[in-house]
Amino acid sequence: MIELAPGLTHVPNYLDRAQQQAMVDDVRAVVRAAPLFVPTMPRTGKPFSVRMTNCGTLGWVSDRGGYRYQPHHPATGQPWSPIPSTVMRAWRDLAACAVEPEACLVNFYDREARMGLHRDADEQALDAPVISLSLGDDCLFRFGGLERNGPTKSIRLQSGDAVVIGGASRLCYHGVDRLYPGTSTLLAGEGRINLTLRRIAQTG
Ligand code: MD3
Ligand code: FE
Repeated sequence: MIELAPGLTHVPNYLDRAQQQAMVDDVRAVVRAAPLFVPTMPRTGKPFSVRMTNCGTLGWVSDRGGYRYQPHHPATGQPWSPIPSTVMRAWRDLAACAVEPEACLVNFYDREARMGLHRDADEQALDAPVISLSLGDDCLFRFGGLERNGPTKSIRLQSGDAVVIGGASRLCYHGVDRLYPGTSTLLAGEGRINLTLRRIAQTG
């Protein structure tokens, strides 16, 4: 475990190869039930380069109307499928949180995809951590502090790595600058899957 900043922990190789494979199989079933969609930016309608879907009782979506969590897929109108047990296990193991996550956002990066510097602030439960799991190709992940224009550091995330984002780092700026296509043989082709587990509703 590497403490990148207070509350921000990198767990390299958290999942072994067999666990990663099992999780990919579960993610494929999630994507069959809830196809990847292209979110668009609030106001401008500019498409994201990352494609997304969700599982859990709530899923994160973005369109011209804004960012929000909702109980159904934006295109099919179907409820999201449950978070697979392989993924829930990571929350129970890493989150140190008595309550369960409502949302698991599934991000799919192709070789061109990026995620600009942003904060995850659409959740009410800011006392709960966000758990991130990486599958497939390596990426260059960047994180900073609580201010957009502050200094940042970069680390390479690899398949099987977990990141726990909590405490003083819960509202840190972060993003994905680039993929390293072809660095993993986990997926059938190039690309990276990132799962983020989130608690949305405040309890107590
Ligand atoms: C650091 N995803 O979905 S996960 C996102 O790899 C998102 O797909 C990235 O940012 C990805 O919102 C990064 C790791 C992560 C997630 C949330 C954080 C790092 C974080 C919140 C605060 C600081
Ligand atoms: Fe984020």
